[in-house]
Amino acid sequence: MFQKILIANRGEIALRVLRACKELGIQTVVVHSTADADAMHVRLADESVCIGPPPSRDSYLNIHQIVAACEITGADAVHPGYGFLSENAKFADILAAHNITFIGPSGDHIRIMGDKIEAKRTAKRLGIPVVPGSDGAVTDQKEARRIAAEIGYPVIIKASAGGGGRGMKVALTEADLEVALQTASTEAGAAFGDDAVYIEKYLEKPRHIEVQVFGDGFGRGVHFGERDCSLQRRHQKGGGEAPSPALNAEERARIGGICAKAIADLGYSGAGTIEFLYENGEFYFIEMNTRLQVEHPVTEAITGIDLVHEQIRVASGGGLSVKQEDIKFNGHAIECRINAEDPRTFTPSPGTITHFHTPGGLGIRVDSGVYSGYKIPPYYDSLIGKLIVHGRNRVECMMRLRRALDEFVVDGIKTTLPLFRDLVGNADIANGDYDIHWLEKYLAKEE
Ligand code: MV4
Repeated sequence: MFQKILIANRGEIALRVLRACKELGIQTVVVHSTADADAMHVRLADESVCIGPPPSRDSYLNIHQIVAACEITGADAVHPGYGFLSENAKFADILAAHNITFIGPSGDHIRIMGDKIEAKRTAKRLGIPVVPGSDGAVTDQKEARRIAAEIGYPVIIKASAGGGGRGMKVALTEADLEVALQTASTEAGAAFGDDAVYIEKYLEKPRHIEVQVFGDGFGRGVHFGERDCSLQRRHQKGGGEAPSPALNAEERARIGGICAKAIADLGYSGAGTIEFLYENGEFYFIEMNTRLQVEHPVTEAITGIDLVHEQIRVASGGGLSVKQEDIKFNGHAIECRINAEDPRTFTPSPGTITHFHTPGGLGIRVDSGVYSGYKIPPYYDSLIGKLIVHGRNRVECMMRLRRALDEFVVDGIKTTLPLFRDLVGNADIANGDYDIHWLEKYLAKEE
């Protein structure tokens, strides 16, 4: 097991990882920018190293500074959290070259999944159902027309270097195809330095369902069920829930089994999330994330398993603490992302939190790095905390969520709490009847 882990992140996820390290008796080092000297993760860690000025590229993304912090403190592993360097293959490779363990998959697996064309090709080869479309990059207009005619309109053009919604263009008919292909490719070249694009059938009303997987480092793979993260705006998740209201136990076991086998065959190590669009009872792979995700606590709530413990165990060579048959799903969990943002316009609302009071009681978890008197710096993303609620079933979970949202107090700044208070009273949300476009339509109506 590791002696000392360096946490290369900030905010609630840095605290989340710190807690897991403490429970496992592992010493902790955090790195921070000058803007984060007062942050909770700095206060709670055993050691801290200031690695640079506020902009992320000079601090939380500065690989050399982080490696130096490892060398100075004698850390033997790095947990990257999510965002920042968590899916940076070069970072994983550099740490390996310094004999520091990256708590995550190999640089090569990160690289494959970062290239969306390669990711899709790999998924298909491993037996994961994918969206019908081009087999690889498309450059030629004639070829694009042939493929689009074959799969049928509408189609979507995606950048191979994109992901998370960046660099996509929909063509409703053949008349739109030429411009869509041209602009998608030009924009991808400018944004990512890689103009490769591919074509898929455009699914009009899917849900976003993602399967939590783990490779144990010994060639075995397991799944921890799915999360439904269909509630989103402009590719920013509002949160998520598990299990998905759209799936039954049979569908869960089928897609979970496919994913677990794929992870085993790939020889993948650590936590991963296989993302699907789900429409008319079918799953279609879109991307795989090679990191821990913001919504991982809903999976922890329904399985009772600490996924960060598992990440650390696997990275240290100790394997998973559970086999597939030990992973049981209990009840229902919902997570709401609490952002320092205007709940209508979503413009960031940094500033001082004058009062912070979190809800409590059975089935309530709040993961947050802020406190009363904390000043939110303007340099980073607006997530200030997550409310995770668990109940024996979805109805109980929703009742408890409504109550918890009423107890939550964040004064001094604007937050997304009022939005969630509205949503828990909505009939579609109560019925679990929503797709990836639902929230944007709801917000448009409310204006
Ligand atoms: C799609 C799609 C419809 N059809 N692919 C957006 C993020 C990126 N991960 C993939 N995305 C989409 N891919 C096909 N073939 C619709 C989306 C999409 C979306 C997906 C998941 C969650 C929210 C979304 C919002 C808009 C569009």
